[in-house]
Amino acid sequence: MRLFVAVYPPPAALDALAREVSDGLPPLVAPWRAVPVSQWHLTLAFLGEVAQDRLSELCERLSRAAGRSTPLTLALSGGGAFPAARRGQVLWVGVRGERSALDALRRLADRVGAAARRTGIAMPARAYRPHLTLARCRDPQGVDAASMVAALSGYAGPVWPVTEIVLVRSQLAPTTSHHPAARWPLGG
Ligand code: 2AM
Repeated sequence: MRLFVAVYPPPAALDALAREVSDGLPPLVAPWRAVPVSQWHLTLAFLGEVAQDRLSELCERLSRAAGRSTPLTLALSGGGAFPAARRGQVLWVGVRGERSALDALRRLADRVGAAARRTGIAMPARAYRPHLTLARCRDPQGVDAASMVAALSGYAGPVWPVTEIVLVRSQLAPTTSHHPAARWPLGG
């Protein structure tokens, strides 16, 4: 099964961002394909295909990784496009927080990645850039997303506590769907 580990913003943060997207952003029309609000999340680690027989060890290790991490406070804020604003393929909203919270988020992502690697999961190497994907571009060349990024730059959403991590199963067909498989609270 295809798995990733994520943090989900609470409804107030999602609602505020949804309002910003509908009122403050140019419309996300083709070639953009908007990610539905129900799928908005911050990926901590993308695990890819994981064999069923790895699951219980993975869950044990993720549980320990969460237990060793302390809750942290974040806000969704600003935005950008990967790989670059002028040829955007992924339009995203960023996170803002105290330096200590951003460090704690990175440590949490590192721990989650280490838990997966120790389980024997070969994870794609990718520098960690915390972000919430709003839309993906159907055109592999990307499109000029500078006006979107500029519109997002002033966005500052409400502050919220990250209290748990979620293991999510992702199905690509017939359309992308995400299914929470397990969740673990962050230690205190
Ligand atoms: P994203 O974090 O940029 O949105 C499920 O596919 C989640 O895992 C998505 O949020 C996705 O991108 C993230 N992800 C990270 N690396 C990925 C990869 N190599 N392939 C697919 N999704 C990946």
